[in-house]
Amino acid sequence: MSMYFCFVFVQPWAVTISPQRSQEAKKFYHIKYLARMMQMPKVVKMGLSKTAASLGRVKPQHGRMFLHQKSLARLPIPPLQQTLYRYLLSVEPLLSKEDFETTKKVVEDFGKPNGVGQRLQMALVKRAKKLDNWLSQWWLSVAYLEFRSPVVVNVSPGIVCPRENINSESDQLKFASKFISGVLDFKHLIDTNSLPVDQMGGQPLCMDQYYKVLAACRIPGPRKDDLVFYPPNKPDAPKHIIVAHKNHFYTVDVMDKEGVPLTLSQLYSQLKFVLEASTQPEIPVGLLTTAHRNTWGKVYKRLNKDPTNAKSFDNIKRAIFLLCLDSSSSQTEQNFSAHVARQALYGGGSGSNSGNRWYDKTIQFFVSPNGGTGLTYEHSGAEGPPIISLVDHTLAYAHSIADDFNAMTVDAPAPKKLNFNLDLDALDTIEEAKQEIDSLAGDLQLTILPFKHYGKDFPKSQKLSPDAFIQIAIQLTYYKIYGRSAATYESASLRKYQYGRTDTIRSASIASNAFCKAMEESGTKPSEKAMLFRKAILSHKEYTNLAINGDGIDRHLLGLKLIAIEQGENVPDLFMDTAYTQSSHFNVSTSQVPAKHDLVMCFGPVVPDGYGICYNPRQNHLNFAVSAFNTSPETDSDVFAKRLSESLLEIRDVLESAPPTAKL
Ligand code: COA
Ligand code: HC5
Repeated sequence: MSMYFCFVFVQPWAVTISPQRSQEAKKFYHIKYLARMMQMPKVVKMGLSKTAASLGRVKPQHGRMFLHQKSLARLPIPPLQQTLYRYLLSVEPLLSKEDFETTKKVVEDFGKPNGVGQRLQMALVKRAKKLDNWLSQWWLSVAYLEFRSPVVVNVSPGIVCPRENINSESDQLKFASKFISGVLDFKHLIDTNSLPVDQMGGQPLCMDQYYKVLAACRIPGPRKDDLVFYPPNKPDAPKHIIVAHKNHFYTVDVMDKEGVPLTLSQLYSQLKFVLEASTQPEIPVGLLTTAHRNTWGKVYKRLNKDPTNAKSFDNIKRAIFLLCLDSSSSQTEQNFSAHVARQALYGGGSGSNSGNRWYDKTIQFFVSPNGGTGLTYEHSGAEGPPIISLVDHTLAYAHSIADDFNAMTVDAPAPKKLNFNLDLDALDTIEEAKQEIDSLAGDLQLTILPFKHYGKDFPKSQKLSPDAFIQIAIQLTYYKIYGRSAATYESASLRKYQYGRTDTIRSASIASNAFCKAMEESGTKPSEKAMLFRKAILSHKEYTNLAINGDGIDRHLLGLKLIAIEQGENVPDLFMDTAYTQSSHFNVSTSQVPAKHDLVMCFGPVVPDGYGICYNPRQNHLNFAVSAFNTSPETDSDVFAKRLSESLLEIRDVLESAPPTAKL
């Protein structure tokens, strides 16, 4: 069970009524009219949010990072009837005719004049007037802090960096020192507001997430977690990182009192100190952070009463990030990136490095003696792209900085070991966590597909959006295996808006379904296939544009549901309907995260019978990671990856063999 699964009401509701088509057409005319009447203003003046104030940015510094921040629009609320209309379009390819007719009735009832939908919409509009972003606090709670399954695999993504040339312990420490230095360089850009503003389609994006990446931590709670950040430019601003080795945790200063980063030699000598002081494995206290959040929340609350534990927790919370100096573990050379991806996602298991982690920490880098490097990040505070900017910057820095390790200094402050007083109950929980992480490891199937035949240059040469191209190839793959389309999630950025996070692109569409059917039917001419493919791409691109412009349907529907709950009302029938359940049971959960480096990124499926697919489209190749659960007899990530590769090749053949007239 995973984060988007928690929105699903598993209480299907079906009534079969078949209204006349002409009556439906009239209804939709009415719907569109209402939609126009209810347009929300899209640009509203921004004030500094509570979040910004709590981060110590009450006096905004006008560095280039925030040049555009004030002019960012507030997240709009789409017109109700527009969302309902588009919702019906999105569920049609997933439902039987009978179920679809029922859903139309349910939707119509929800959206009728002066009905439940309109009332909730008005309440939502009222909420939006009071907040910088009507969604972001809700989203943080429901998608992350109230989500109770372990963050490992279910929430926290893994990132695999290109293999480093590490042949000795000294190489491992040298690379780690450079890496620390690179992160501090990036931190300086954040702290001085001098990062260049991220852009999408030439438009500036909200940069707020960068403040939630370093010196940030999730705090477990018995029912809901919390998220804390420690701002720079304050007298007590964190100047240390945590270094983990063989399940020991050390606090290591990486800046002097004035905040000036230590030299590579100083960092190296500190890391060496940690390595030499921790030759024997410690009790894997970090495994507690892999547990179910309620379990860990209860244990944390109790352990935190002990002053030694409280001090250690505080040190971890405040640290700029966590660096894991991993131990070697067996791996087959052919599958090196799959091996490192497992290290990134869950530390490779209790016999490997899973205890050498602290999964509540927002950023954890690891460096292995075999050259495997990467990170995992706790997702609550930020989306993938800001994390990838940090990784791209740090790798470029680490690879360009001179190997200045000659003068081995000893004048760096000695690292201090963090101690924990663990009671019997905590020790039992660690034992249980060991078993659970190993069972999760055994259940997770992970396939890395470096697709080498072409990259995003090929779709571009065909005047097609590479992202839409890949998404339709994923649709074709699913259809080939299962003979039908399934609910598919693609992350769409809402960062054009103040404090924006994501919405959903529902990639299974009427057009993608028609294309998949045509591909599977014998006798379809290449020209027909090519035309249907281009139509599917256009439809996907259209949905993408809606989603990134605040007109997506998933977050709007979520808002309507949450406002009903907040007002103490019954959850409306629309959310109990089969269509809602089925269309939010994302059998295919996908995300595009482009990077400057040749990274492989991965995450788990969000439903037990689903796939998690992350891809980094490069100019001449495409990096995919496909995950599934072994316990599901229906899914197989190896098969999916193989068929995806075939689909991508088949689509190229179709496009190349179709006459130019097949273009739209
Ligand atoms: N012909 C030629 N080139 C085209 C084209 C066409 N018809 N359509 C697009 N392209 C080009 C673009 O100009 C762009 O060029 P660039 O490589 O020089 O930048 C490139 O192809 C990529 O565009 P496209 O594939 O259409 O995708 P996108 O970059 O617009 O991304 C999303 C689409 C949905 C991924 C993006 O809008 C988004 O929301 N990203 C954030 C996702 C996210 O946050 N993920 C992590 C969640 S934690
Ligand atoms: C380093 C790549 C991380 C990608 C993480 C990601 O895409 O997370 C999605 C966040 C969102 O709100 O859409 C969730 N998802 C993993 C379930 C797609």
